[in-house]
Amino acid sequence: MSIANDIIKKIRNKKIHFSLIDPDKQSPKVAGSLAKIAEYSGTTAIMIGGSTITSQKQVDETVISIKNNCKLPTILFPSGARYLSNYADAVFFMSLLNSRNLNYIIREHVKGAHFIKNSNIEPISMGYVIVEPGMTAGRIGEVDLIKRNDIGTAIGYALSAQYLGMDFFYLEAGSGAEETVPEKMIKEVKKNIDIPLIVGGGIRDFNTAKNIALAGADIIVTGTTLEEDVNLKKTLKDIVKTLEL
Ligand code: 1GP
Repeated sequence: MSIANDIIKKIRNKKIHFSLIDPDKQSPKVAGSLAKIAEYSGTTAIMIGGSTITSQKQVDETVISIKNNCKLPTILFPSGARYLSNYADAVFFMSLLNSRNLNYIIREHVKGAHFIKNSNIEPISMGYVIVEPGMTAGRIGEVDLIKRNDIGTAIGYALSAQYLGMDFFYLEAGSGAEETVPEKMIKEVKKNIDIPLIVGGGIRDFNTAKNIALAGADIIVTGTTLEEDVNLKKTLKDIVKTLEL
């Protein structure tokens, strides 16, 4: 079964958690240890990506280390065609729909498509939008951030992603955001679409994860927690457990 189908099957019965590892934030060795902890804690997949990566080697070495340390599917979360890795299982073939820069909407995809065609990486189509505050991803992605109270625009993007045939829709507040995507926005977006909803940015504890899931997110992504939480094992276990209830 494909990784995308497996994810879709899983979220029929429960909410799930993805762990995001940014190759630019730690050595490949540490990334491998974090993936091991994430697997032990019950996360479903490891996403690999970030806005400040500088080489494909960095991504390759991180993916290899993660694969050596855990059996979970590895899904690239790339900021550009140069940061794809043959060692990963899948890639979010994602369009940053509210960017002003065509590179992030389609041009990087044109460059990366050949690489994917000639690899065994499974492309998973995803519409990606960034909501205020947006953080580094919002700045580097040259994004017209969705305002926190502009639910209509968020729904418009989500429906557009679905109508364009994308398989997943990701509402992002930005890594390290002080505020997550507003629950009301998540709720209204979820009500209007039939494709799975991924939410990330600023989720650091199980209470927040629970509220985001209750609002309607099918998949919760946490990144900063993996890098900074001194009680990572417990925090991730609590998040995963709260999503299963
Ligand atoms: C970034 O949404 C993810 O794409 C993760 O955000 O680092 O705040 O968990 P955090």
